[in-house]
Amino acid sequence: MAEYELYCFAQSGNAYRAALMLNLIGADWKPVYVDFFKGQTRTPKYRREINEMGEAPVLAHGDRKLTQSGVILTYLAKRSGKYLPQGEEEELEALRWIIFDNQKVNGFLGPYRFLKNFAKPAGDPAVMAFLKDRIDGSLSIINKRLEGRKFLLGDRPTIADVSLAGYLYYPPEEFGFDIGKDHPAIGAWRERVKTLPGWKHPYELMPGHPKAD
Ligand SMILES: N[C@@H](CCC(=O)N[C@@H](CS)C(=O)NCC(=O)O)C(=O)O
Repeated sequence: MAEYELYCFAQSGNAYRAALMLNLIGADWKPVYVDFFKGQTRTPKYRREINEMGEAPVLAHGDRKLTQSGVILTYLAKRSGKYLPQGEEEELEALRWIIFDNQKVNGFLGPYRFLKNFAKPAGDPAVMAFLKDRIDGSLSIINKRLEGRKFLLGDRPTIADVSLAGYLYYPPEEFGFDIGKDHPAIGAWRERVKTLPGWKHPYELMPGHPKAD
């Protein structure tokens, strides 16, 4: 049995953060498929036995079940010593970017992509326009941050970068815009993260792609 089990599915950028981290630290892990599109996360059983918040990802480790990708990243960084922010200053800085990412970067990209590709009916144009405006604003902030910096905190990649990876590697067709072209410093950062040993695309790391109808 693998040391870690990750409840996840291929289309989830939130789960990708945890899957990517497990691979980057060379952990012994295996994915457990969550049938999100059939409503598994909304069942009483899932909420009772897996995650009361009704979300993926969930990391199972021994008797523990950890949820919220930011918590999972922190746990894995502390245990492995890899991608770990060093000292209080960096810890707080990493947390600051992880929260910004969860709320305003991937926190908007995820629902936008869901409404464009998977929701039936697809997202209302007014909602899509609202989200796209927020996405442009948040990505511009990240792009500015990465101009003249290799990674979010500086020269070394940390869990803040792993968090940011969330939805950023899914194909441009799934968004209808090209994040790397529109935000060149993010495009360059994305290529740097891709060279880290253990990096893999979300569709390679997690089960459920291509999505069944
Ligand atoms: N902030 C959470 C977000 C997790 C999240 O929203 N996951 C989605 C899948 S991508 C989910 O499970 N949603 C449950 C639902 O909509 O029922 C994290 O980073 O772990």
